[in-house]
Amino acid sequence: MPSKIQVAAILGAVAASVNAHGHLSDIKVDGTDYTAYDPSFQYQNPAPEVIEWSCPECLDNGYVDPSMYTDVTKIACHKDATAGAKVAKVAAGGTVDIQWNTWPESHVGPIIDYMAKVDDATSAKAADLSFFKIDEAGYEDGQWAATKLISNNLTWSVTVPSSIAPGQYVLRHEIIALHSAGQENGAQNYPKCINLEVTGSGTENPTGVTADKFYTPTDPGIEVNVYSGDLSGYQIPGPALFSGASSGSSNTSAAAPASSAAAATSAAPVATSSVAVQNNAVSTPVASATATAVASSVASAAPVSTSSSSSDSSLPETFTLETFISWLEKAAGSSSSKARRHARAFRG
Ligand SMILES: *[C@@H]1O[C@H](CO)[C@@H](O)[C@H](O)[C@H]1NC(C)=O
Ligand SMILES: *[C@@H]1O[C@H](CO)[C@@H](O)[C@H](O)[C@H]1NC(C)=O
Ligand SMILES: [Cu+2]
Repeated sequence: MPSKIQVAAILGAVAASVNAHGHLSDIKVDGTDYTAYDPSFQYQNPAPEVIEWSCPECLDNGYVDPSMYTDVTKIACHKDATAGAKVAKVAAGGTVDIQWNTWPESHVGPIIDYMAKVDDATSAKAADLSFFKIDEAGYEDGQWAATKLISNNLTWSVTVPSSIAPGQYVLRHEIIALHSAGQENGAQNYPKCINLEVTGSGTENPTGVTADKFYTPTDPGIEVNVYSGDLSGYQIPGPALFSGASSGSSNTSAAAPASSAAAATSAAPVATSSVAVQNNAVSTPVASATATAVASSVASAAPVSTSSSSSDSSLPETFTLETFISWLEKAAGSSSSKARRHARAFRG
C-alpha cells in the first residue's frame, strides 16, 4: 500500500496531468490550416495522418527534461516521436503559424524554432535531423516569449528563411518552461516537429547539429532562476541563429485581445501559478471531482522529498475511474520528481 505521503505525491502528479500544458491545435502553413497531432489519436483506428510528428508518450502533455538532453530520441521531437505521414508545402520566405491549444501562464520561458533538411520528411528519424536555428525569442520588452504566445491567441509565427534551398525539412518548434529552472534539472522542454516542403529558388544549405548537441543542463539559459535578478540579460540557449533567419522574434498577424495581453503582463508568477489547477481541461465528471480533491492536496505534496525514479506513466486527458485507479496503483511506490516540481509551481 502506498503511504499517505506517496499518495499526496501521486495526486500532485495527477494535478500535473490534468493541468494540461497543451499540445499543438492548429498549424497554418502559408495560410492553409493543417490538423495538428493530438496524443489521443492513438486511440483512433485509423489514426489521422498529419504533418506533425506523432508522440504517443505525450498523452500527459509532458516535457523533456535536462537529463534527456543527450538522448536525441527524446530531445529532438519529444519522447520517441516518429515522423508525420504528411508534408505541407511552404514557399521560402513563407509563414508557419503554430497554435497551441493551451499554455499555463506560470510556464514562462523562451520559444525557439529550428529546421533540418531531410530527403523524405515522412521517414526521417530523430537522430538524422541536423538542425539550424531559424528563430528565437527569450525575455524582451519585459515579457517572456511564452507570455507573448499566450497573448497572441496561443499562436507563434515562424518565417521560413527565404534563402534556403528547396526540399523537405523538419521544422522543430519548442517552448522551454523555466518556472522551476532555478533548480538542477528543472527546465522543461516542449519540442514539436512539423514536416515541410520548401519551394523556391534559394540556394543555402545551412549546417546544423543534431538535437542532442543543443543544450546542457547547466547552460545559463537552462538553469536559471526567473523569480529574481535582472532578466533582461537572459541568454537564449542553443546554437547561434542562422544568419539568413529573418528575425529574432515572432510577429503574428493575429490581433491579441487587449484584456488577455494585459492579464498576461500584469500577473506575477506566483499569483498565476495558484490558478493553474483550476485551469485544467478535463472533460469527464470523474476527472473533475478528482481535480478538486487534488487541488487541496497539492500543497501537502510540495515539501515531500521524493525519489526521482520516473513513474511518468501517462494518464489520458479523459479517463474512466477504472483507468485512474490502475494508473494510481502503477504509480504507487515510485513517485516522480515531476510531481514535486509541479507541486512547487502551484504553491501560492
Ligand atoms: C508585424 O508585422 C506587421 C506587418 O508585417 C506590421 O504591420 C506590425 O507592425 C508588426 N508588429 C510588430 C509587433 O512588429
Ligand atoms: C484564436 O484562435 C481560435 C481558434 O483557432 C479562433 O477561433 C479565433 O478566431 C482566434 N482569435 C483571434 C482573435 O484571432
Ligand atoms: Cu508544468
